[in-house]
Amino acid sequence: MSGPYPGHSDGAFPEVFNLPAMPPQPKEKKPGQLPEEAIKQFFEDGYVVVKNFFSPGELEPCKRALEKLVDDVAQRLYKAGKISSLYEDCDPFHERLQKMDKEWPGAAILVIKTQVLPQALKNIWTNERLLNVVEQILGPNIAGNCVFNMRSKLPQHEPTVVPWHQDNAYFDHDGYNQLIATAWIPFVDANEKNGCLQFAHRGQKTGRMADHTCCWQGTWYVMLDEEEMEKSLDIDMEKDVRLVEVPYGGMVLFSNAIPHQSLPNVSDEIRWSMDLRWQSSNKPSAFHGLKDSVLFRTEKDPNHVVDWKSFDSVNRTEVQLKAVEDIRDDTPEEGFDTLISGPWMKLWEITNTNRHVVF
Ligand SMILES: O=C(O)CCC(=O)C(=O)O
Repeated sequence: MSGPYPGHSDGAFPEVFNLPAMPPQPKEKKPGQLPEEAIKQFFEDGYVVVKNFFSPGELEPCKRALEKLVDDVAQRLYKAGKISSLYEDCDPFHERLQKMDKEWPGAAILVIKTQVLPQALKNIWTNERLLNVVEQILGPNIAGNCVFNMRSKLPQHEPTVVPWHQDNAYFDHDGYNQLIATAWIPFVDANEKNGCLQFAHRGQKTGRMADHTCCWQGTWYVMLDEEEMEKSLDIDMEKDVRLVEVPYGGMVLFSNAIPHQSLPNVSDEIRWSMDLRWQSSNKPSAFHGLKDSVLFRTEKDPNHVVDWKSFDSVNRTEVQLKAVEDIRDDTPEEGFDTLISGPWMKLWEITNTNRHVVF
């Protein structure tokens, strides 16, 4: 693969990347740790579904925190006269944001752009049992990568349908040779109807980074053509595409090299989820120098306390936008800016422009 765009393997980078192999597995399991078979599956297939991992006591506070985020946005929009109702009579989790977004398209994007994670979600990210699982994948020195999302996939809502991609397409080249593991955690039963994920089974096996293009429809997402998946990643689109439904309480763990997409939500309720990422703490955060990762576990100090203050002091969506401040041709309204842009767009050929593509 070679090409004029910096995201391509252009000679300065190897064509095939070496993702770390499965680390030695513990003889005695820590709480929450998975059978070796499941970890093997993660490394061989590129993803693994884990059912019944979280208790309602762990997930319900996250749902309340997401409702609070929706309420904050509702109050803001209402005070500014952008919506005519606070929609307080709607179901606060499944429905309210839909009504708000219908009246003021972009309300859901304002929620997605929230980058300070509520404490309940931070508690999941640093959950002892979950970090024990992450240790099976990455080893004992673990950092939280700065790319995380709280996603409200609304019914029939273009901005939250994510096309085929390898997560590495959003990272800089420092991401390609390391493992950045994601836990995708739904707050409802995620299924075909409400827009769960699909994976290209073993699509990471060539170790290649495929050529992505930008941007998908009216969004800020990069995209990976099915033809390119077949040609560069040796994927058979007829046989290798897997629908990955995840019941509430479960998660799917996947790597930064596996191609995946999410389906449209054709149900009538919001498909809420979050995606959280971890990497080895001695590797760069790979996010274009815009934000560091946050140390969660280190062998050197078993009593390490997470420094959320420093991590939260850099808002990723804000620094992404700062980087394009001078080149965008609109004047954002403070508190209501629904533009999402970022340095990943510069790495790939722009084959479709829309208001988010300001490069
Ligand atoms: O949640 C979704 O709809 C897409 C998630 C995704 O593509 C990701 O986490 O990389």
